[in-house]
Amino acid sequence: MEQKLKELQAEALQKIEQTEDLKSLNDIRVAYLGKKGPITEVLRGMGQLSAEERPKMGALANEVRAAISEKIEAKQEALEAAAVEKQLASETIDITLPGRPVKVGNHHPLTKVIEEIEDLFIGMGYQVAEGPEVEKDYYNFEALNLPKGHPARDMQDSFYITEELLLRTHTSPVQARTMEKHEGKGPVKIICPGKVYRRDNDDATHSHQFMQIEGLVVDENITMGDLKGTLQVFAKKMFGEDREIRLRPSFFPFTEPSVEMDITCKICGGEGCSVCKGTGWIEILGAGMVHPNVLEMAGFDSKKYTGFAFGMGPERIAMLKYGIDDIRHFYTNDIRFLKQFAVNE
Ligand code: FA5
Repeated sequence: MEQKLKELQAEALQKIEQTEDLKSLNDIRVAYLGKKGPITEVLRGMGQLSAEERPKMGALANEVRAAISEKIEAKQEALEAAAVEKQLASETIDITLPGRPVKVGNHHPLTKVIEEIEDLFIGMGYQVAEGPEVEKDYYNFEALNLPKGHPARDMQDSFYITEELLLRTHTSPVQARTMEKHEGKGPVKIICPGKVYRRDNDDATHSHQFMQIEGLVVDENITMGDLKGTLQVFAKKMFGEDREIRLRPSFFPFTEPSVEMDITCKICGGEGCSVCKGTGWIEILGAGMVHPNVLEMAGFDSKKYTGFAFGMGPERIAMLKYGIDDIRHFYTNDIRFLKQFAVNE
């Protein structure tokens, strides 16, 4: 029995020595030290031994178990340490490798132009106001002197959601909403940038969704001269000191009188070319003196207060400023187009 136990010990120690992974090590533990293992099996024959030999064999069996168990623990520690070493080695970072360049975006040309226009007007004391894109028919049309059935509603073909709700066709409803909030007390001096929607067919200068920036000033003694001066400052700051402006009579139901503003063509300097269709001028916005009906509907006394308003399309302004030939470039997200505006950022 003594011989058998010693053989088992030698055999187990050799297997432990040779094992290369934790799983097989555990199998060895179960095989040699478990209840169904060979050591337990040998000890079953203890009954046949003499009374003096029995404790000796018991002590020997315990020694064998302890030796195997100790060796297993030592091997387990060694295997675990080796696994950690291996993992660390595989995760080594070579700090001498050059880093991967991080791609940095740039502002969209339209965002640049809108922010430039905002800054310009904020510098003149205007505040920025906003309104909903899903708008009530009342604010989009009625409060702007365009009652239901008015023929001028056709100038802005609309996307209706219900009878009374539509996607706003211009930013002018923000005028009406802001004036209402002022409860008949001036001054009001705002610009309102935002998205607008029309059932226009998309082409080089038209989009069904585009941006507008509205301007509104209401106070006592506001005149057409204030409007012209403001637009002149805007045009020169935006396009250069050498650009001239002109106001042409036009029609908007919410302004009286109404005008459209042109600036001299940058390409030909006013001589006439294909871009300005031979006129020397390019139209950039609509404007006028706020119609007394619009003032009254928003709660202002039109005998005491007057005002001017204007509305422009920043896409068209960006097209003129940067020489962009098609409005669709702003919305197709071609990275090659957008990257050109990263200069000086
Ligand atoms: C208006 O929308 C008026 N609300 C502007 C206004 C405000 C007049 C305040 C008087 C007082 P109009 O429909 O002309 O006007 O549009 C204004 C600008 O929006 C145009 O000059 C143009 O630059 C731009 N615009 C109009 N339709 C489109 C379109 N389909 N795609 C891109 N830009 C457009």
